[in-house]
Amino acid sequence: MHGGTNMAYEHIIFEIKSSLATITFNRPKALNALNNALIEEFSMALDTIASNQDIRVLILTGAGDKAFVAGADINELAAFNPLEAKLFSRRGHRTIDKLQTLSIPVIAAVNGFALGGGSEIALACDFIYASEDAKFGLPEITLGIIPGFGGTQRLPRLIGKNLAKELIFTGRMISAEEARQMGIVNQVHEAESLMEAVKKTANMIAAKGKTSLRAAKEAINKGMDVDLSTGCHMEIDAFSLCMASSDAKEGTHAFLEKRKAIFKGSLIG
Ligand code: CO8
Repeated sequence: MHGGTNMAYEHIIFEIKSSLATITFNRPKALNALNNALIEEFSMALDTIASNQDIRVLILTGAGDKAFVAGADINELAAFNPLEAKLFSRRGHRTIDKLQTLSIPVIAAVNGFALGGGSEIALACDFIYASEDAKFGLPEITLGIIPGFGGTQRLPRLIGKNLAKELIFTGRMISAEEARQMGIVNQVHEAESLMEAVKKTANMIAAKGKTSLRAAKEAINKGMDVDLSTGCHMEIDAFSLCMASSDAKEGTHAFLEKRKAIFKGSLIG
């Protein structure tokens, strides 16, 4: 554990252990609902992670055994005028953009309800593992509003337009298994072994080169927003840049020398 990571936080728990960082949304009495203060702290923690060269993978999860995040805090939401709603939604988008564009891989460990803004945070992660009892949904329509943290954009890009419309128009919750079948969730685990499975994958990733992970993540994310030919050109550029990194030297030399590669984890040199 690096010193100081938990000092300023009330609504999240922010831990760094060896090269893995974990942010736990921590308002279990309100099923970890996102209020302004929590979003502010989440955003600060993401800034710290972005400027820390030692962290290789970020894991997001929820405190308690009931929820990942049950959405935006409806107590705050109910009192918003349109301008306040715009500022709240914009702050949420900025924070979720920050999450999606982190150079390191991010895994969501969804250990219960991931509703509304909670689903939207998970959708901005690189992939999701869920516990058997996890539930996903965008129930905003039931509140007379629509998803405001990217759900109308990221969900159709992930599972297709018509399935996304059905979920957004009905607001219905789906099980972890249904979410896996739709391609929202990569793996489903028993609640007790979820974190172990997430950490196993996180550690496999953490042993890889930071430059090449960053290049792969950027090529995939940016490539998804453009046509195939432009995406392939982006890959060519990213691939050639990788060859200038110490990761590429280490990885290829280790293979030829019949030893395991040890990547320094530096983006530079
Ligand atoms: N906000 C505030 N409090 C919440 C929330 C929430 N989203 N979810 C749960 N809680 C609270 C409950 O009020 C309850 O508090 P208390 O014990 O004081 O009564 C406590 O958490 C436990 O919840 P329940 O007793 O309801 O637990 P159940 O197991 O009976 O039900 C559910 C669990 C099904 C998850 C239920 O709590 C629920 O439906 N929650 C609301 C889910 C929801 O609608 N989320 C979407 C919110 S809107 C949103 O996320 C939009 C994001 C973009 C916003 C941008 C716009 C500006």
